[in-house]
Amino acid sequence: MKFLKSACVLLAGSLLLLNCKSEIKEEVAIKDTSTIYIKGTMDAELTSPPFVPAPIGNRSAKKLLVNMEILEKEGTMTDGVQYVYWTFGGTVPGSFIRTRVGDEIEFTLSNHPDNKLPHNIDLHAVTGPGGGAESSFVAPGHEKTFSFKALNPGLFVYHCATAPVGMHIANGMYGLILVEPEGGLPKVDKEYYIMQGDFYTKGATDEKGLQPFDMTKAIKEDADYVVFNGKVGSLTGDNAITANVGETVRLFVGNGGPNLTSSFHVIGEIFDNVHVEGGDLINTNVQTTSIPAGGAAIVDFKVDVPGTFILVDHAIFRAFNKGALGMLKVSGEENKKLYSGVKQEGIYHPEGGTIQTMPVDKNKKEVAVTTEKSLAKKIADGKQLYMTTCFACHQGEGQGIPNAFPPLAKSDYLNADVKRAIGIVLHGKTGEITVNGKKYNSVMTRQTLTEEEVADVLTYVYNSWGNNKTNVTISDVKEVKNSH
Ligand code: HEC
Ligand SMILES: [Cu+2]
Repeated sequence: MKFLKSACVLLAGSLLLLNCKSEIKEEVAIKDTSTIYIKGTMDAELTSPPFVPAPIGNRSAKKLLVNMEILEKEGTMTDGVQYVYWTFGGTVPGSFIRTRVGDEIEFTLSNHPDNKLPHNIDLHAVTGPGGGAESSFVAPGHEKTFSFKALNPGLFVYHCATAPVGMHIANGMYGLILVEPEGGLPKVDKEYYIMQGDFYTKGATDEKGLQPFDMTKAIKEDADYVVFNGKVGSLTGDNAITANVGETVRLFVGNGGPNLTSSFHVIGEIFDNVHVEGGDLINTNVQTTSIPAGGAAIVDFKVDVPGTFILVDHAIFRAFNKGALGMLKVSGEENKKLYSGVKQEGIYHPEGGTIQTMPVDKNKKEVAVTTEKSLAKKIADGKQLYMTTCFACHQGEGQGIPNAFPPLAKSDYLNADVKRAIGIVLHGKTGEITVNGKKYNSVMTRQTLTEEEVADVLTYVYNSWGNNKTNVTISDVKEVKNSH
């Protein structure tokens, strides 16, 4: 603004003066929230992800007592991989704190006596040295209390700031604190708490066993896991967040980092509103929002059609190969006007309409394609197809993704019934199934493949990764197709 003012002086007398004046008028006044009067005391409700405490509504500012316990504990990163997490309140991310502007928060941080290390907390919602870090530094078996007044509304990250800070954050020491404006945020039907984080293990991604933290990889920013809510699969399958058609959904999304920026996206939805960087600025009609490490965003949208909507970091290898994948399951009536599903399927002729298609002689075509290729050729063609079509979900070695995509490697479900497997590739699959003792309840999209391609890809799958070596023929595929 200073520059603008001096420019105005220079240009005084010219027409531009009017412009300058009106711009200066629009300067946003700094609100003094430090004098908001406090009435009474209450205990804060703290929640574990993906849940959030009740909205503040129109309650007056209060003294809010927050008691948070630090726990160092072993947990599961993904199937067969254990990790020692350092947590605020026993979960990654830590307990959600919900307060309002003007509240005086009396924060007690206790460090469980079984813990090995001292910790502290830096809340980005604090106006004060270190965001509270200096006043909250606490050794195992001790507790510390400090207080602060919430001066700015918004969604803020909190994290441990004990050296080496990066290591404490990388082990899961972060969470969100929401400071609601006077009168609260607009009402919505569903609210959830999601936080992304990147993890670094001594072993490679998915290497089994108890995996210690790897400082070298962390410094190189070479993450083994990029996940929502502390582990692979925290928001998939039975852990998916839910809503009903017609409801409004608000997601409080944070990024603990320590290193990576999140390109947060929900496949098949558009954010109606995004509180950019968790502040007051609202952007509308957003596809993907950028959430920096140590930052947050509030996104909301109405769900209009049923289905499974996939939450991802759209830096997409992180979603399909490192775990940054969640699910929002929306149930209710379909609305064909808003989303039709497949309306029609046909043959695409890149040559255009001028080249006439030969009338199809059904018998002739059948003879042509029922000529089976050699098994080796089928497996080779099938592999190519697998790597472009199935791989994204079922993964390179057919290992799948826990709680999201079932394995095809040594799959008892696959090996038990060839016709059923053909049917799945032809028509897609929804509903609960059990593969190798684990339940999946998700959606496999319908694949548009020719009969030959279905035969090839399944022959490849059956002849890989310890499966039963079935040779799926085109006539098998035809049989299943015609039985529908
Ligand atoms: C968009 C992700 C996705 C793609 C692409 C995909 N699948 Fe699936 N697949 C799934 C999901 C999800 C299920 C489980 C469906 C359920 O829960 O009902 C599944 C189930 C299966 C099953 C039965 C369960 C099992 O593990 O044995 C087979 C067989 C299968 N898919 C094969 C394939 C083949 C072959 C391809 C490629 C032509 C493919 N899928 C492409 C997501 C996908
Ligand atoms: Cu710490």
